[in-house]
Amino acid sequence: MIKLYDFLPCPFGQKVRIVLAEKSLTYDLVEIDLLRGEQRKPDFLRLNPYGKVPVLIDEDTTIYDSTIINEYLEDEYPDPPLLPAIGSSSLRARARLFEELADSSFTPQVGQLMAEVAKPDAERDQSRVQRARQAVERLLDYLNHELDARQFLTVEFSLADIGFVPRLVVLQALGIEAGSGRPNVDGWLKRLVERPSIQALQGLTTDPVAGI
Ligand SMILES: N[C@@H](CCC(=O)N[C@@H](CS)C(=O)NCC(=O)O)C(=O)O
Repeated sequence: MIKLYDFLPCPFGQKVRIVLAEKSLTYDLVEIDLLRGEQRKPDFLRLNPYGKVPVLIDEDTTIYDSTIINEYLEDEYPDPPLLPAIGSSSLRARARLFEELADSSFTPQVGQLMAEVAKPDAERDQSRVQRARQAVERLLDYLNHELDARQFLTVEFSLADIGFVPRLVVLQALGIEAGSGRPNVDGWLKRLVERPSIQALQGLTTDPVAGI
């Protein structure tokens, strides 16, 4: 039985839950309340020395970091595949590049926008909102260019697309129309939100809970 330690609003845990759903894997969810500091308890730190969710346990294997968890799930439960086939090295590298872009750039940038937008009017720094919004818009322009005539970032739906989903699907609530003037992003987003794994995703929010 798979066990997933997670905090539902965490975009990285959401990536893992999309993969589990795509692969029809059942699991026990153990909620770690970051607002109460449960990630700093010794029992949890023994699972992940970084004190962060998500953590996945499969039988006697314990893994942390959403990207590494998703690669493990892909190796261990290859059907349906969520990476281009082994041998398609350049496409596999492309998938990983986009996943990294989502984790290191897109998700934190949208997080910064969420944090600023959530502040009371008097405390909100409009120039910071503007800068965060522009950074997100620039990345969306890049994705629009890279999607070109593709259905997904690497031909088939993959870990690359999944990396963007948690923050992509909440942009509208932050006042950003991702698909406006970006026809490739528009089609991509529509295809993504049709997927049952994404429709069933719990914890989507624009509330910068616990600074994430
Ligand atoms: N690189 C990690 C990042 C995980 C992460 O930042 N998790 C946040 C919640 S979204 C966390 O647990 N923060 C708790 C803390 O830093 O105290 C991954 O992809 O899993």
